[in-house]
Amino acid sequence: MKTPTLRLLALCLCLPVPPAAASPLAQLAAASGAPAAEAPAPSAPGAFDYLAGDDRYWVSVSADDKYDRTALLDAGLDIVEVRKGYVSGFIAGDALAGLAAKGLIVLSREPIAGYAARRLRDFPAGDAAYHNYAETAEALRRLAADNPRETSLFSIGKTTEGREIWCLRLNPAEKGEAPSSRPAAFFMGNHHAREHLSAEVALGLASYLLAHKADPEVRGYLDTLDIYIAPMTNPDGVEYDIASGRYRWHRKNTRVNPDKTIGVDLNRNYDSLWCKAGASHSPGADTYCGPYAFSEPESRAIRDFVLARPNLKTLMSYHSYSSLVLYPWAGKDAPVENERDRRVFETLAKGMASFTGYTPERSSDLYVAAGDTTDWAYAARGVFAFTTELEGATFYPGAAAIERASARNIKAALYLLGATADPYAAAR
Ligand code: 0X9
Ligand code: ZN
Repeated sequence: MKTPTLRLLALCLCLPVPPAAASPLAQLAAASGAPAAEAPAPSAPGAFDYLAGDDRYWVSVSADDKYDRTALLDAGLDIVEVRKGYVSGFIAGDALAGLAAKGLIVLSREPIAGYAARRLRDFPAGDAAYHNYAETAEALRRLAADNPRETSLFSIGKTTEGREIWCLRLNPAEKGEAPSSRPAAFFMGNHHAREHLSAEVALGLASYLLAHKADPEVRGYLDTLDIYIAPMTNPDGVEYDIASGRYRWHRKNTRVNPDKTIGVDLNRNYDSLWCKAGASHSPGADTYCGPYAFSEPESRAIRDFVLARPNLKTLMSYHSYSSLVLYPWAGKDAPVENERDRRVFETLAKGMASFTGYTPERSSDLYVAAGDTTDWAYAARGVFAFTTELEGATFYPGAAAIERASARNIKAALYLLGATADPYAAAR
């Protein structure tokens, strides 16, 4: 693997510097094209004190390519935005101190409280359209109660804190956990707590399918497929993110680690090249892979669900944000070896992207990160598993984002359902 070089630093220092008033960090950022910190939005004094004990920083760090990006993940950076020549994301204070020692160039840094003051547009009170855990469970219960012929609702397991991970099944012929020989599709949201839009899209898909159950296309899927939708796979993390009434930018679940930091990154905890790349062994890191593969009840529940259903053909894990449709491999810098499978992945990703306007891409071309849902589901069971990074420029895009993102992603989901009976048709 290529290691990051100091080439960019030389480049930055050769470029014209902005006016003398700018701080050295802002100068470096401007020279590289990276954003200098914006002026804080007016907010009540102390409004973000609740983040004062959170030692994470929002940073922009030079990164030319996916190798640099993977090295940064390894160093504990939780990459949120990828731009030309640099990335931005969250990093714990101690890991930040280590970046310079590794020759990595930090273009800008800002304590998370300052970042929140600048970026937060909507407090949870203004985001009432989003569903918390109880509301999600209630919405699923209502869908099941209103559509008893087509649905059943069950839990695929309990979380770290004992919440149920609810899953709605759409299949008029088989109910509950009864096995099926029908081709199955599995849609999930909210592996990452702060990615609330991902649960809304999955829930929106469930509502849409049932509201349109008489439409010939949807009816055809209901009568031939076995469809599962688990909108909130990390409910503990979701509740923790919103518990104070103000967002915490929490990504992980809520396991209390031995060093008292909170959470394991569920999308680094699957047993597929576990923690080999793009993940951190440091419990405080946002990309902490956990003490061992499948150490977490949430990822184990999904593992057991998938392993118990050999009829599963397709899987979609919704995340946010970046407007991408991603497919394996994520954990190694290589295309899927089987040519026919690779063609299926590429064709289906392209097909879905044509409905969303997102970019189809091999996950490891974004950055190499091992232990995610899709690599494991494909490696373990040959499931054509995708990650959709929903649109937007923030984890908290406000209520208006829900309808927009759902509308286009429901179209893509219908396309995926259309391919579920025979995914290999996409390779012919
Ligand atoms: O890093 C992740 O887990 C996903 N991105 S997110 O911003 N939602 O956290 C991307 C998973 C896809 N895997 C790779 N790009 N390797
Ligand atoms: Zn995510």
